[in-house]
Amino acid sequence: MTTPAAQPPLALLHPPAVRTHCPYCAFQCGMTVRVGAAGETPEIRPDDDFPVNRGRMCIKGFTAGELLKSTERVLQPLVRGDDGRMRTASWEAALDAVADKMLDLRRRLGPQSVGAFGSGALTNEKAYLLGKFVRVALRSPHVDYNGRYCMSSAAAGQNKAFGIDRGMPFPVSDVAQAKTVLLWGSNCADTLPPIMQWFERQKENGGRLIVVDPRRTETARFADLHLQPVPGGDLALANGMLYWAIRDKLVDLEYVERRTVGFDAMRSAALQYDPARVERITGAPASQVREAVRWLAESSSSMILSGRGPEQQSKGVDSVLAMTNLMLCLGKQGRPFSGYGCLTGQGNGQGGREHGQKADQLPGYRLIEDPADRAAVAEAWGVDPAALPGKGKSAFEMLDALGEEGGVHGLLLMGSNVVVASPDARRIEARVQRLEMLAVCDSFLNETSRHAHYFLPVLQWAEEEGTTTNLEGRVILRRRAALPPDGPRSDVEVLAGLAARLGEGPKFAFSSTEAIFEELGRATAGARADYSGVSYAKIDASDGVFWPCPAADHPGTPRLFAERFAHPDGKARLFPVHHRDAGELPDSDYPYYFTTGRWREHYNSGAQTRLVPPLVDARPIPRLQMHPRLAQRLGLVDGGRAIVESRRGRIEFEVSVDVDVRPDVVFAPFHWGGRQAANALTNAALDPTSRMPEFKVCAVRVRGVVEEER
Ligand SMILES: Nc1nc2c(c(=O)[nH]1)N[C@H]1C(S)=C(S)[C@@H](COP(=O)(O)OP(=O)(O)OC[C@H]3O[C@@H](n4cnc5c(=O)[nH]c(N)nc54)[C@H](O)[C@@H]3O)O[C@H]1N2
Ligand SMILES: Nc1nc2c(c(=O)[nH]1)N[C@H]1C(S)=C(S)[C@@H](COP(=O)(O)OP(=O)(O)OC[C@H]3O[C@@H](n4cnc5c(=O)[nH]c(N)nc54)[C@H](O)[C@@H]3O)O[C@H]1N2
Ligand code: SF4
Ligand SMILES: [Mo]
Repeated sequence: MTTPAAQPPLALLHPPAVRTHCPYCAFQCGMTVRVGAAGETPEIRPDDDFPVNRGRMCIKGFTAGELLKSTERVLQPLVRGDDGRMRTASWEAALDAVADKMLDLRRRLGPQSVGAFGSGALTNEKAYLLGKFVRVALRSPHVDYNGRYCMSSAAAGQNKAFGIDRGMPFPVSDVAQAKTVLLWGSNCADTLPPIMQWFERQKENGGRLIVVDPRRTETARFADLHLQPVPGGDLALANGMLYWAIRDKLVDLEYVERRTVGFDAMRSAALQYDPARVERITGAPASQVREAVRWLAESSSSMILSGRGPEQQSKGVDSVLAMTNLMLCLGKQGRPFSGYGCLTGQGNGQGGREHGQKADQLPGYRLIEDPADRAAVAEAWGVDPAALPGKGKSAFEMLDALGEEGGVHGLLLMGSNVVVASPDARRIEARVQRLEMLAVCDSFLNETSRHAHYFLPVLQWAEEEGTTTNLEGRVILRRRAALPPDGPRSDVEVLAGLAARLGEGPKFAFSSTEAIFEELGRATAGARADYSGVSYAKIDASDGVFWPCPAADHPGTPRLFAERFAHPDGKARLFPVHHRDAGELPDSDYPYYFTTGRWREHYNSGAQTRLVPPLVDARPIPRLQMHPRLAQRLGLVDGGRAIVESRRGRIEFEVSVDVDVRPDVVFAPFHWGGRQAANALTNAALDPTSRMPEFKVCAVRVRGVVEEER
């Protein structure tokens, strides 16, 4: 791979604006970037012609140019010396040192002692290459990524129900035509703001919106009906809807018979969720539950779209299955403008989960324990199938075992700030400190890379090209729009450089990013997420290509399930699923629910957005959202300070008194680290199937700050 310095200069200095996509969320807004004189912030405008955001963006996209010129950018590799201090080093020295350490660990402790942690922020090419790097160059089973914290419950649920996982099985524009949409635990007015144009149109078309959220969010305010259950009540609530669907004879028996398997067992389970029980568990009135399911059933088209609310729970997969059960029983899945979908979160949250950075998967959603899948990928990679390792540990489990016997001792981290983003974050920070080697690829230092032994500064979104797959399953191309500063290299070059030092250079020597994409296409040919018919040229000639796309002359697949589901018999699966309590519930010691989520102005761990001045000005610190009744009981006032404690940690927050949250729930965003880290409080109870941590439910106590604590 050529170094950026050796790349031909782009005709950029007085350029027409380049069409590309936002570095942040899964909406992947089309934007144009125009680079001005050196030192000036690039000019970013929404792309009026890109059919997903159609001229809209949010404040994070508008200000994304600040990242490119940020003075916080690291330009030279950093290596920690024996005295514990980080010093700049040449690329050759830094890569030599990382590779030597990897080889040393492998020799002493075996190949499974070195692992990697990836990200839904990585392009398809990077995600693919990282998975290949771990399996082929490190020969380790241990690669997983932050998508495990994100939509893994929805992914597992969709795989179980439909036999395939594409977040939205239809284009987002279908929302405008849906007569009823239920947004289940998504605050997309803040987290995917330009999506609201599709709900506005839906409303103009006479459609109705239902929101399920313990808080009255921006999104809930836009809705016609807002159900406000306790955190963790979602599964019981969905079963309660199914109960009414069965009782009110709303089930589409013809569809159920023709297109699904498992109705009888599911029906018996759902009938145990009578209105009194559901109201007791969830706090949502029976009349609302019945109304919601009536709207969904009686509309000619209806959707359920889930966000992280019901998914980031220790029963996230079963909660998703309760929703797929509902849409299948109402005969909606696969019908026009209808069905269940998940609103994926990270920029490449969709593609990032398809191409082999997940502990149990190989490219194209192939399974690492399936002999035929192993053989197919081994052939594409030119290795012996027997040489491919097996399945590794899931994200939280890998991190929790860092430095332990049998665990990972040397970690390559690419695109995640795990010390802020992980549940029970202080425990994870302690684990990270046990590593013999932490090598971090990033453009900026963050709370996690402060513990690194090696920091490898990489290019940013607009400085390199690569594909992402947006929340609809549309494969799009981020085009190079800005010249990088001297110093940083692309993640792809870093992997190639390390692989060469580990003796696997030829398998990672690509002439371009496009060449990686072509190999990815071959590796996924015939797999569930088949990209073999997608090419850069095809994306360029269109507004992106929906996978599966199995041949060069195939148009791509915007909508799934019209005829059949992806299970071998073509039928969807219904599952009997039951409510169970969250890993931790309020009790006399810790009497309130604590739940977490996002604010519009910051992104995830905040590692990027806390460097963007307009965003910091808008939201300088996290605040604890609390109902006035609770505030009064605790003697707290708006703007005052509160100590919040869980069994794992304690945080001091500024209080925001607000009627928009249930009186038994307090909420805080997780965009800050250190003493402001919401994740110091959260509980790492994991879903048994997806291994998703329970970010959305734990128990806390809250009190004012006493004078001595100031
Ligand atoms: N501004 C901004 N946008 C983002 C991001 C960001 O950090 N900032 N991150 C991106 C990413 S990676 C993701 S995954 C998406 C996430 O997008 P969303 O899913 O919309 O985000 P969250 O705020 O995590 O959670 C949504 C809602 O779940 C509610 N909730 C909490 N507990 C429960 C519960 O038990 N049940 C239900 N039904 N609801 C509950 C919260 O009150 C919250 O309003 O956003 C993406 N977009
Ligand atoms: N309490 C609580 N915790 C949560 C959640 C929650 O709702 N509540 N949500 C979870 C979810 S859904 C998610 S997705 C995670 C996200 O949280 P994290 O996994 O920490 O992800 P980010 O904060 O987006 O970014 C991580 C880093 O990646 C870097 N980066 C961006 N692009 C690239 C790239 O191309 N290459 C490299 N090498 N680095 C790059 C950025 O500069 C940044 O430092 O947090 C999870 N944690
Ligand atoms: S953060 Fe998401 S919604 Fe905002 S501009 Fe970027 S892609 Fe669009
Ligand atoms: Mo996410």
